[in-house]
Amino acid sequence: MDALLIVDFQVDFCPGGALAVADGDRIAHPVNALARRVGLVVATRDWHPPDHGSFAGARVDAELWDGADPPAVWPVHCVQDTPGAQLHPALDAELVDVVVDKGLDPNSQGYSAFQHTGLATALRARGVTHLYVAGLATDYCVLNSVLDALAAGFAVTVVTDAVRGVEVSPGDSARALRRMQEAGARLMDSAAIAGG
Ligand code: VGL
Ligand code: ZN
Repeated sequence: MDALLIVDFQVDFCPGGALAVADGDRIAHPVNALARRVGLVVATRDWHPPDHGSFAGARVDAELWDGADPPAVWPVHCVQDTPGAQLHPALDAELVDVVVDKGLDPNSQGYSAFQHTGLATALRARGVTHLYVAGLATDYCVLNSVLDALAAGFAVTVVTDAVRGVEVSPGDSARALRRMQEAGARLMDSAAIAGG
């Protein structure tokens, strides 16, 4: 079965938000359209405690910090239960079957939707074998989620017009797409998916 994984399509990652991704809100149309076509729709939320170690000014104990995920520093974003952490209003909430919160551990970036969430098991239990992946940001949470999905044995199609990147360095999104493709993901735009 096909599922759509919508990564972190949240207020704080869209224009006007705390960690805005350029044109992040413009993924709404292809995301909603694809959500109407698949058997299961999962939306993740970056869902940080107020003292998350990635936040500028946070005090991080280097001994406790998750070494697999270097401590990049971000503005305070997606704090649990705040308006910025809500799913973006342009996402049709009625189409979302399951919401998965991630990034709860203050000592890990928690970029991947599969990190300490039980998502792989939940998807397998529902018979999902193939994931369309959309969302924000191409170069962080989408990248890490796709690599983990492939490692967990799912076939993955990245929906190229339904992702946008932070681009801390110009070209990061293009490099991330290439890495996902090299790891075994298929890249397709939503028109090609709808047409095929
Ligand atoms: C993300 C930076 C920090 C993302 C989350 O959703 O890609 N990026 N936290
Ligand atoms: Zn975050």
